[in-house]
Amino acid sequence: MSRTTRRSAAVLLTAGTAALVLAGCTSTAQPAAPSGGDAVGAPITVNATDAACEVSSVEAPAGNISFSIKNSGTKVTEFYLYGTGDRIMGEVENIGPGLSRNLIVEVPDGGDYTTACKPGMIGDGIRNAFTVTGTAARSVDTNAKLAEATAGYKRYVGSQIDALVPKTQEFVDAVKAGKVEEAKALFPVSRTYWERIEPVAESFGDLDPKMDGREDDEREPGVGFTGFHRLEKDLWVDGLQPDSATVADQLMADTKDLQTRVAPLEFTPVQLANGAKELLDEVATGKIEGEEDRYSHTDLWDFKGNLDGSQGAVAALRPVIDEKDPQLGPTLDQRFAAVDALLDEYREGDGYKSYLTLTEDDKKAMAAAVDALAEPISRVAGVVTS
Ligand SMILES: [Cu+2]
Repeated sequence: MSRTTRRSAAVLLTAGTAALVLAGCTSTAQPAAPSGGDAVGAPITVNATDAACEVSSVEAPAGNISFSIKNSGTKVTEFYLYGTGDRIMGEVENIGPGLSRNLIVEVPDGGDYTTACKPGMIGDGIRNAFTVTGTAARSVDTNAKLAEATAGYKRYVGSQIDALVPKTQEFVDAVKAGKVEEAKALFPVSRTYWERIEPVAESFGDLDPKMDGREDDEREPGVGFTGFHRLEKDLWVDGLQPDSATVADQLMADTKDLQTRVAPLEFTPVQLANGAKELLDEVATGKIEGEEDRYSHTDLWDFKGNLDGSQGAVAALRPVIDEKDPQLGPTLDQRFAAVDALLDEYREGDGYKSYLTLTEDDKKAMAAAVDALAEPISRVAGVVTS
């Protein structure tokens, strides 16, 4: 789960992460895009303060819409473009005070949308209506390479979900049978598939908090702490509880619900590019800090899952990237390999060592490698829409 709804996010953004996020975020400059066609127009500026979310235009034509978000407030903020039912069309997380980030969102259909800034990264945010006019051909409809890219990513997501469902079932069955050691061994395995497709899962706003929420997340009154991390706490800290089996059943039901909802999804190239970047943000904020799996310390498994997922999205886009910016692909290969090589040092058995074995220097080295990868990844959205 992203840190999106988490009050503690800003607090946990310690010096190391802040530097990482800062370096990663300031380098998202898009290459100047030609006007017309599918290209991105001049960005709509968003001035995010602690009390306001000033969007320079409340309307844009359908197609690729570009936002340039500046955080002029004192709190870490986020920016969202929502469609009907708060479906996330595009988002930028973890924008530190004084920083700017760019976001390109592909919106093929005209209609009513909503912009939101979330100072402090909590609650519904400061919302404004946003209108998209006309309709644009989906970029995948107009370009065979882009169509193949999104079809390839759809196959990737499908294959991950098809593994997530039975692996989660094994985990849930072990919990319900009271087989604690077996359940502990299965926990990081099932999560790997979840973490690879996390941005897709997160796009369903209601499922992610139930399945991957943390104990200290903000919740609606009466909504409990459930999902993977609740069972993680039971297994590693509290021991199985009277309602552990109910929580396990709900996790399984939600996983199947996710599978059903993902099946008809069609992706856009921009979503792939943004998803690849979001997965690295996940690594920076959740895994390198040991925040995500705070009871089991299996964070490095999730780290690898996020990295795989990011690479999966980039790989699907690769023919398009190679056509438009021949230097970018090899740079991405090299930076992915560097992070992988670093992670390999912590391999143990079929998985990874405990997060607790990492020294501060280890974490710094990982943050630097992830940062070096985040920079070229942040250029992918601009390249595929150019
Ligand atoms: Cu997560």
